Amino acid sequence: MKLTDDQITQFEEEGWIFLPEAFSSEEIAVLKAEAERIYDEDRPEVWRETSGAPRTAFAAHTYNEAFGILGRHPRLIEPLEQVFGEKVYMHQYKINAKASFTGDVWQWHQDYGTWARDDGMPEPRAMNISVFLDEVFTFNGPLMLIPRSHRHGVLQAGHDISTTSYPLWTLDNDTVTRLVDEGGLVVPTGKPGGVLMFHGNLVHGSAGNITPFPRKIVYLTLNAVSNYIRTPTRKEWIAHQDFTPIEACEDDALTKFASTYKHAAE
Ligand SMILES: O=C(O)CCC(=O)C(=O)O
Repeated sequence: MKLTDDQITQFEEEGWIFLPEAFSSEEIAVLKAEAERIYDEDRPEVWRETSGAPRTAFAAHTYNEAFGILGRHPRLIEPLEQVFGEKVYMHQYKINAKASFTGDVWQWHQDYGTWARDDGMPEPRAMNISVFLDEVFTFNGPLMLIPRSHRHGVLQAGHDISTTSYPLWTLDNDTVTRLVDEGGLVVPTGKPGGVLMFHGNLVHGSAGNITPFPRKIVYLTLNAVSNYIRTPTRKEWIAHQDFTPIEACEDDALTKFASTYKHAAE
């Protein structure tokens, strides 16, 4: 899938783009079912909120066939190859749960702030491209983005290791206030199957989910191969050290997998 010139311009100027209905309901159904199965597993890659509810499942592309296909999917790989002008590899892979009633906050941060400080990534030539598995409403803990904040480069941040179960380099309130005064806030919402990509320096966060509506989103963090991480400090399944360029699968690979999955369940 290639981005149009208008989409590239919006990405460069605003720091994000949303592509509604990029995946079909059949493709999403199998991913949703597999995500629930993974959250029920007792494995180190599944991190939980302090309540015990799942927060995220790391590296599912390495141990789950459906998420393995998604990790090579041309609708996600090609737009980033296009933006970076080279092949990409998987730096990180997460299925964030934001469970109904218990999903916790993600503090205001820039992704590249963490990749630079914790992983030794040289340049912001990596970014998250995400797939909505549930409908994302304005009220079930959607991502909030500060448009154009990516133009400020890497901002000063503090290492928050106590607010949630996930350590993050977070921004202070004055910085967020200043950036919101300049750029405002956007909240991309939409049906399952929507795809959101955003610049590694775009400031974003999300509030807790106290609604009955779960909000699962899969994030592929794809890094330009020449920008491989130099000084990793985190576990391999959090910040991968396999820098092999991803070869995209066929566009219908997930649909084919979904149909065998459906038959196996019958
Ligand atoms: O899933 C969310 O609400 C936020 C995730 C996020 O900000 C991140 O992975 O960097």
